[in-house]
Amino acid sequence: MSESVDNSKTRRAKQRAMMIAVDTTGDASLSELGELLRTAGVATVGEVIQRRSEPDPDRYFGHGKLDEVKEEIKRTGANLVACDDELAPRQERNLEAALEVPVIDRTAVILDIFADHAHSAEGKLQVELAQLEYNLARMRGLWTHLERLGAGIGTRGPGESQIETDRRLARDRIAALRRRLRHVEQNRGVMRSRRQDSSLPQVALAGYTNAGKSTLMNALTGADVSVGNRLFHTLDPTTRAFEYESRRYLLTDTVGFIEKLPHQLVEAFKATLEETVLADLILHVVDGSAGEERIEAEMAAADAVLNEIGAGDKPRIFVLNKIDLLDEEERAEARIAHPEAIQVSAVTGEGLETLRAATEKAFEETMAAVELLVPYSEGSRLHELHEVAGKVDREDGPEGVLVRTRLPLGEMHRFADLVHD
Ligand SMILES: Nc1nc2c(ncn2[C@@H]2O[C@H](COP(=O)(O)OP(=O)(O)OP(=O)(O)O)[C@@H](O)[C@H]2O)c(=O)[nH]1
Ligand SMILES: [Mg+2]
Repeated sequence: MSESVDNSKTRRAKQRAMMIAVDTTGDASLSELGELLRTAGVATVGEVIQRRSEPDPDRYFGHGKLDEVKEEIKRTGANLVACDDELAPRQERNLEAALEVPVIDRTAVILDIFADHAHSAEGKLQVELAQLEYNLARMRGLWTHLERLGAGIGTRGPGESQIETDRRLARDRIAALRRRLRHVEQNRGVMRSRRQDSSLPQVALAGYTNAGKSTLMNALTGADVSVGNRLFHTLDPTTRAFEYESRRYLLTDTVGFIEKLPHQLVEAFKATLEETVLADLILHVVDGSAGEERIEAEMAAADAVLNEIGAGDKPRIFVLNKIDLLDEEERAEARIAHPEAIQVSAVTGEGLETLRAATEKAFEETMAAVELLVPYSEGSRLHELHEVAGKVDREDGPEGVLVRTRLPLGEMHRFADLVHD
């Protein structure tokens, strides 16, 4: 990565970061942090990795390694150091004193991206809450969006003397934000229960950021959710319906996951992440063109978040997206490595029919065949049946309409009085 120093665009970038990481496993990679920085508008000019059993509790790196980082900063003209782990406030202070440039950690970078990408009122409240909690823990001043002030991420807020007042203000603000978020959540709860009343099957897209969830959402439902080649493009949930074999399904697209998603964000985005928890079925989307190593890492990252939010046991369909970027041989290899995966391309539409059929099949398993007799005097029940069952076979008889269909087991009780034997 240090070759990029000669790139004139990198030289011109306002912020040029030296990335640092402690490697405890022997296979650390800074590619994800690099992507995060790119999304935050920061160029990367090099990296220093130290192999040790754990980070130094005071300075993250050992003394000798810090000298090396200093050299690298001088050589490359870096004006910022970005650490791949969340730093304890003490580590951050000591690193800054030793290196004489601002030091930011992975969490600060992710928070900055979220702040930039939040559009809805709820998203903005959630991000502000996460930022305040992060800053309160490290005794910083109140958050200001530093990039927008032209100072860039990693620059300090108000001076230390302000901090006590700021901390009190921050706590008040956190309490106010929590109240407002609860209010927004209640509204969302109303919409959600309305959706649940409609008893349409609920499907949620989940997976690593940039896997193509929103593109897939658009391809399946004809929605026009914004798509972008950057991390955490989508923050707000969107729900749309799609139809297959005359049954309607509700599909929800929401915030993507990443390795070590900061807990402040998981906490603040609880309401958003709930959309995934409440679904009947999860479409776990992975970028199939990323290479086997990345695929495994991204699957593990998604698993970790799904477990953390309590959706670990949900039925799932594993979707390998972007297969238009693979040749025949690579597709065959992917089939061997992930036999359960459905290979699709949200861009070309390939495999989408198989995905719809697999979705139907997943719901079929939770349904049973019934024969109902709907008296002519209860015509409105037919409409209700259509809503719940989708496809129905009907035959007019002397006493009413004889209906053969499949019903979700959970909805059976609503039609118990009509069962024909
Ligand atoms: N070649 C190819 N590119 C795709 C495909 N699906 C998505 N992409 C591209 O991948 C990038 C990310 O797509 P998004 O749909 O925004 O990804 P996402 O999972 O919603 O990402 P976040 O909202 O950031 O979590 C965009 O540049 C898309 O054009 C696909 O099937 N094939
Ligand atoms: Mg998206």
